[in-house]
Amino acid sequence: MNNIKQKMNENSFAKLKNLNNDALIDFVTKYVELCNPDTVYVCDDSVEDRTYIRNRSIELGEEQKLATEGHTIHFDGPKDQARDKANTRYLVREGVNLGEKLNTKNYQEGYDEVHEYFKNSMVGKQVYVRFFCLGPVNSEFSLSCVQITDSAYVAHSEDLLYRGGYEQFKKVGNTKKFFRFVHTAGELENNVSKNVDKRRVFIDLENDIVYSTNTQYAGNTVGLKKLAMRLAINKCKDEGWLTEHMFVMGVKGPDNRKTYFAGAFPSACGKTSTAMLPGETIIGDDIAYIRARNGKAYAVNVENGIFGIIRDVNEKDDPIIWNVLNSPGEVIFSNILKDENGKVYWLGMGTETADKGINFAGEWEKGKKDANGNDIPLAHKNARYTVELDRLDNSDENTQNPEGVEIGGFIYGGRDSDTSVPVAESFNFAHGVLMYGATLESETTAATLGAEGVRTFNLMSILDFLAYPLNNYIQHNLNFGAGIENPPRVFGVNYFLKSKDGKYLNGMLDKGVWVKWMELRVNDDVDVITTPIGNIPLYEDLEKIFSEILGKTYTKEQYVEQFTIRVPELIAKINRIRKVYENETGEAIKQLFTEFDAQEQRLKELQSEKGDHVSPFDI
Ligand code: SPV
Ligand code: MN
Repeated sequence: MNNIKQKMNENSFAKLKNLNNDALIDFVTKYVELCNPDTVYVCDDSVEDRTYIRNRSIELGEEQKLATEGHTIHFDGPKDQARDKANTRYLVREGVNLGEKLNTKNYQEGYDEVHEYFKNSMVGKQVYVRFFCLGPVNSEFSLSCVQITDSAYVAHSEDLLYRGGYEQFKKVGNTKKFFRFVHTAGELENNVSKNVDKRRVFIDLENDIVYSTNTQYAGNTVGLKKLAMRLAINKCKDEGWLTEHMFVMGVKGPDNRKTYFAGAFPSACGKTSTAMLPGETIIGDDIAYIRARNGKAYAVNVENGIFGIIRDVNEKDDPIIWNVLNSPGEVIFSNILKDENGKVYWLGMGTETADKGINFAGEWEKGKKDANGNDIPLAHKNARYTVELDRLDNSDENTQNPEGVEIGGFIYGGRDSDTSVPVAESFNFAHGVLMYGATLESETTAATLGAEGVRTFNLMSILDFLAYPLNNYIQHNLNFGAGIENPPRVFGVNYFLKSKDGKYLNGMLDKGVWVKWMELRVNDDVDVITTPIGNIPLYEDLEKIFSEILGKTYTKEQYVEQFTIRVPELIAKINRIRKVYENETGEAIKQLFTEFDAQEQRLKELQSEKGDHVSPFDI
């Protein structure tokens, strides 16, 4: 410890020492020695340290102040705009097989590679040592984490997104049980990671450490977010609880009733906007821990803030977040356009935008082209905002409840233009997990690098983060449901159904109708039509909800177009997913194939009686 003492002031040194944690000191010492920053700043949970970090980020130019008080903007540069799936890998020992769907790398090779990148990576910089708690503090859900980063922007984002964990570290004392994250943005050019070809996110499950190098994009760097999620997925499998890529929200029912839902959607498929629906309450928009208690499922939000996609956020469809983004108070915008007056603009904001300014690609003006001759948009499609949850008018009263909230329903949703109905309920927990969760597909979006619009398998929307073979993960979910008396009801939703001429069949706020219907179903207040794929709403119930909450007339024609059972498309989907799992083994996979066969059989029977596309009125 003495070696690193000289790089800190007395206060920082005392903060570290007072935690009395040998494993922590070893970890910090190792990476300070290797990365070799000029100075080390250790933060506790105080307002002073929060302010210090925010000011550092602005001083260094990692963030720039905007016209509105409390607002700043950060840029990641043109080549560092999304999670890097190809370079995110689990480090595994020889002989360990996580299955073909997970990205792995030989432990020693990966370890050596990132440690080479870490060596002297922080010369000339200050490094920040931070403590956080995943889940509410003082709870059976709480997990302690330490983050070492040389990016003040990353450290600042974490203040908005997570609960302070310094006091918790103090309480738990000399333990080795905590998650560790070490990050360097690497060499910077205009405050952007220069060597993105050396961007690596390597996960060491043996030691609960994630290494991240040569990147700034939060999905690759903010340890507590997707990096910790991978460690938690691995941890919970042996402890009987769930880590899911799910929002948690409250939906209001009749007579002041509130029913909580947890919903999994791949990136950019309406997850955040569902969680923020006007009139309902939000607990979290991205990651949930779920535990069984008293025969029921209870969930907490792992996070304390939102790193949300800003594209298409507009006053009409997203009034709650719009209000936060347009009022004084702490907001970090990333990768949108800033004009000379410190005003910001993004794609789909629904108001006039500036013709020039600075954006993720540097100086920008309308018509500017990239190296391939393509127009550079005014903001990146995966541009984001970072805010604390309690800035939202509708944050739920139980957000910090250490017990979590009782979950009435799980929701699985993807981006699907031609196959699935807007909402359906499974026949039982296992049917839902298998046929809505384990078969989830989505058309790709800008949230990950690569082509957009390609139909991609993404079970439970968690594939990118899965830390062990998928058959075991499915089994773990099935076991969880089977182990509790009242498991959540399971629903499948699809907001992206299109007509033949390519127009969306539903408006952005229609999801508000589907959640109300699900709330009524969880409480057995409405009836259903039983179809081969699950139970779907009655027209009368939807007509009533559309009128009550949106003031809209929902016609029978709309209902028929949206809830038609499309037999050939549904069978084609089963066949696609059969291929995905054909090389997987185990009990859960057997059960999955049994469900495929049964569902196909039901669909074929319907087809032989009623044809390819069957109106819900004919079932
Ligand atoms: C997602 O892509 O699922 C996100 C944003 O929630 S990221 O932090 O990049 O994972
Ligand atoms: Mn996510």
